[in-house]
Amino acid sequence: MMTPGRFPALFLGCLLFLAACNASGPQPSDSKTNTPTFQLNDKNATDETRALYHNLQKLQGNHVLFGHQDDLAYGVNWINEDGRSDVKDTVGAYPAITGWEIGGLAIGNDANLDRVNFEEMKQWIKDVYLRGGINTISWHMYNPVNGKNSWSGGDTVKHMLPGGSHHNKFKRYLDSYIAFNKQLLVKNSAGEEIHIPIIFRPWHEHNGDWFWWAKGHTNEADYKSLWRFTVEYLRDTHQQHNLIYAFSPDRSRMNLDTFEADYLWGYPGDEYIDIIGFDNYHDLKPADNPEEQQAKLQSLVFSLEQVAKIAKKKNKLAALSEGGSDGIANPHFWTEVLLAGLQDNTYTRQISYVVVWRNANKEIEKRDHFYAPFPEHPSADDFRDFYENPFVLFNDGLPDLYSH
Ligand code: BMA
Repeated sequence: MMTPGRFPALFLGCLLFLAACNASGPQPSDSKTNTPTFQLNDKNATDETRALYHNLQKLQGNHVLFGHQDDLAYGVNWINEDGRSDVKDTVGAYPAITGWEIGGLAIGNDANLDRVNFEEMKQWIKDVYLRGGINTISWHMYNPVNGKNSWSGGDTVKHMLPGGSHHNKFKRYLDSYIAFNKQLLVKNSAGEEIHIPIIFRPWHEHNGDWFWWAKGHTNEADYKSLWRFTVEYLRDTHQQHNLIYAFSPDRSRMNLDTFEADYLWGYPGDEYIDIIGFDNYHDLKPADNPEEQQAKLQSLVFSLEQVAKIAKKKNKLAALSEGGSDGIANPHFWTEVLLAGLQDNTYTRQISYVVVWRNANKEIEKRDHFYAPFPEHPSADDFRDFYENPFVLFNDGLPDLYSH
């Protein structure tokens, strides 16, 4: 999947990198020497899903994949234009990973909570897969007990569990996702119908207090049961075998000195999770002065290291599953903050991918709320340097992720 346009830059980058290393130095960044060793929790996962998980393991340490939420649906200055993407407008390539959000699906809405139509979303998911990219799905589920959105509190989770007053309603919510998921079919090159692999990331940022499924609104045992029920219902009861499950607590609620214990609050168990992710906006916020920037970079590095270490212990992939800098105030954010953190050391380099959040449309949403640049943005040049760095993969630099 390496396009001719990208090759010279990568090639030059590799040569420069090799020249900078002595014989005992690190491996060139595009060497693929890892042998995949971890298995998915779903022993019946489809071939393509297992291949994706294994191929991500092969890339770990040598590359980080860049992702963007809602990349094809809208951008800061456009909505739903065929083939358009703020990332592509800026660097000429799509992100390696595209994030999608299904909040609103279960209550029968045609579009998600950010106005993305579900029928169009299915087509975009297919487009991403067919060009060799990865899709990930998050779920800001509306509260099945009080009918309000994700940011509503209330004593909800215990009523959703088996035996609870809203358990059947919760199952219908999951059924809506199963129906959606079942339509994510495409034909492979042999003409066989295959089910598009998805990195599924429900119940995120559960260690904060802003979502109804989170700490403060539910207890740890019920949160774990919620996860386990979700996985068992999708994987075992309904035989959905295209899902890779990502766990993603929020960095802002983890202390650096108790990181691992804080990270593991609500962890449902190794047999339910495939990706040790975390959401990190906290360390990526703009700093007011160079000292503060240095301190933030250090805590970014520390948190990436910790997540990579937890993943290593558990034999799972590590990821920065959601985050970024809202409005990207620092024009050198991409290389001096994000990439500097990701490339800092052998642990931080284990982070498999990073997904930055959505680029809200300015006209519709009447605010600056974006995490990837667009061509006129002051960080666009730096983002091009980020793209050119051989450690970073966009869609055009991906190997075939879906075959063994
Ligand atoms: C948040 C914001 C909201 C959005 C929600 C779900 O972080 O971007 O505007 O509705 O994610 O996508």
